[in-house]
Amino acid sequence: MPDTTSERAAAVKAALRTQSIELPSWAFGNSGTRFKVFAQPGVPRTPEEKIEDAAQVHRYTGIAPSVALHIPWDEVDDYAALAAHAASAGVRIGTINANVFQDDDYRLGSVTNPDPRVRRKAVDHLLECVDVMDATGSRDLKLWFADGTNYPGQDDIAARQDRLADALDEVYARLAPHQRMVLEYKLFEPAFYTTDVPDWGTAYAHCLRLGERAKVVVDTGHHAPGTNIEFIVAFLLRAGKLGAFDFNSRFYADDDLMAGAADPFQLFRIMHEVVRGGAFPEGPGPDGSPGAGVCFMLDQCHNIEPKIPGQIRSVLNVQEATAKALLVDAAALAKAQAAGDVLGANSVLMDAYNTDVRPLLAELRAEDGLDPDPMAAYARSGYGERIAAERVGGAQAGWGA
Ligand code: PSV
Ligand code: MN
Ligand code: MN
Repeated sequence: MPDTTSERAAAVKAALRTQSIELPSWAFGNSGTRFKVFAQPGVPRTPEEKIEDAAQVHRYTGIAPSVALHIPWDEVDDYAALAAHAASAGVRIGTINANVFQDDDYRLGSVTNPDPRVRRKAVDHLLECVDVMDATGSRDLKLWFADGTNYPGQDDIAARQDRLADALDEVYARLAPHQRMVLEYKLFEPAFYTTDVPDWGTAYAHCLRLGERAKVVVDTGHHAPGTNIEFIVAFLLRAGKLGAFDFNSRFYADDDLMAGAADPFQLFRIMHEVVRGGAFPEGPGPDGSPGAGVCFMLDQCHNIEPKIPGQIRSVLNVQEATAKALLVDAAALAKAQAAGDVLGANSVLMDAYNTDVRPLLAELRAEDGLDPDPMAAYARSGYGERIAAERVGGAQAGWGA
């Protein structure tokens, strides 16, 4: 990193210009808890409208060029046409998220279900998702399984791992050479006694066995309280096995609140490891190997706040944390660490975190022809009022649909 302040700012801006945050289509639909879904005016009625709303986030932030789909929540007859629709809105379709958790057949699990018929049905859905990827040009298939058990003795824990491995093998074999499988773990819920992919270690072990194009997804809401997520990030990056993030905030469990809202310091610490580990800005590894190719995605829903501004705020929170991480004086940090200077090293990190990067980001946007204040620019645009007037009967995001 260059020495003078202005050179440093220019280098940070250059790196930030390469940033992209993927948005979840389901963030734009109505959502809630098991207690109540609060319908909002103007929410999308179709996958096409979700993509149009996502395009608004990209329009005002400049760094949200892709939208992840969840199948079948975003089921359409013609995925190539949906990709063309996305392109005409100024974005593209990103990760394809499979859904093997919303069918009566999956009461005892999907790919780990004791019944081979149900396992076949689940794997067939995953294979269909790869067909969708072929049509949309997507690189990543994201797998999250609600599978697990509620009671001791309910099923054979190790046998369920065998069934999981068989399913992953079959889907991995179907991927084209440019496609990847990213496996997401989650501590608990909806299963409460055992979960078949409960932690990064389980996901890592399966991905390691599968091969180069199987990587782990870190959903920031999927850990026990107090878990050091940045350690997991550093470990997976070092092992070449970090595939993607599902960013969101949590106070208790899988809250899916706006990224950077509950604990912006944690988001900074994660992004520091991402920068330190060479995953952003993306570049070849020290040995010339291809870059990590990490997909930085949001996985959130906006139950009580308006959805498009909620997504804009989240994208800006990730951008701010990234800017701060880029400001860490790596040379000074390494020097303090090598000298065993505990307080010095800590203060290098805190200096970056305590920097107000908002003026730098406003300057960056102005230089790139964007409004320096994306939240205000969207509010002024009238888009929210227009969709509220034009759209009647918005779709639910997916849960409980
Ligand atoms: C599960 O809690 C999860 O984080 C997975 O990524 C799902 O696909 C997503 O939420 C949407 O419900
Ligand atoms: Mn997730
Ligand atoms: Mn989740």
